[in-house]
Amino acid sequence: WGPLGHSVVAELAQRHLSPAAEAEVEHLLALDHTKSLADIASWPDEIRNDPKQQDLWKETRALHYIDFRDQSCKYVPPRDCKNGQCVVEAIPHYLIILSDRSQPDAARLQALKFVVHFVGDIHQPLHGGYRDDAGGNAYQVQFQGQGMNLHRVWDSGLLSTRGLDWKAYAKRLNAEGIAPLPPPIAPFDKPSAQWAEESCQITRDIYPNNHKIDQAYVDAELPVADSRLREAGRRLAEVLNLALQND
Ligand code: DCM
Ligand code: DCM
Ligand code: DCM
Ligand code: ZN
Ligand code: ZN
Repeated sequence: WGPLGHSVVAELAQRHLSPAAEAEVEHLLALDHTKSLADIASWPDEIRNDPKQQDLWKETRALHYIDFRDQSCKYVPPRDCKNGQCVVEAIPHYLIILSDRSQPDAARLQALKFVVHFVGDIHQPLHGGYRDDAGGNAYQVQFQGQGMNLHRVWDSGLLSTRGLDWKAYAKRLNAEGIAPLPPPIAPFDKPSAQWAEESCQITRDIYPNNHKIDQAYVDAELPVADSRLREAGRRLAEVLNLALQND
């Protein structure tokens, strides 16, 4: 997702934190002089894209997504995630640091930023693609009279058609109530594996006819994107509540 999607996911989650998790989040965010998860949700993209910082953070680039092998969308580690360098493994990795109160607060805050961001990204269907097109980055489309790629349509183009800022967008989705979750696919020892497999399965059906994103496409797919934002927000709250319980 772009900044809008990430902030929406973070805001939905923040509204559903337990008292213990809320207090710990507030404590960690105070280091950055903010109170809002939405504020820090895009930080992993900012450091990745900032010419002055990106070299330092180049190892994090692969952590934003996973490429599946084929349309079966079955996660097979380590085949599909070499050395743990993908979003499925990055989420539990940073959750462990976040939950470890012997770690310095600065490290736990950084882990919080990665968890918030990656739980969002793993729900963006094309961050779990299986086609040989870099998650839709190499699939060109026409959108609103312009050339674009399908990845950007899903990161930001679709969501921006609502013309809402992140606060209004989150409020709108929150008004629909708690997000229903898709049924379990299979027993997983990592919930993030299921979230990525769901994304992969969604990508089977989102390639437009004739490379054209028209109004019918937006009408059909924007609700899919909204569902993924709501699921991400609900699940982010759940994992934060678990990681930040009182001992
Ligand atoms: N900052 C910001 N928006 C936030 C949080 C922080 O613009 N929500 C700015 C304020 C600080 C700068 O980031 O000047 C650096 O923050 P830090 O002290 O955490 O490095
Ligand atoms: N920052 C932020 N929101 C932004 C841009 C920056 O909160 N949209 C803050 C977060 C960090 C600081 O800027 O406090 C830069 O990161 P770092 O703490 O690594 O210097
Ligand atoms: N991306 C993805 N799947 C890939 C490659 C990239 O989901 N196989 C994502 C990561 C970024 C965006 O696409 O959000 C652009 O990637 P990059 O800047 O690395 O080209
Ligand atoms: Zn993306
Ligand atoms: Zn990202």
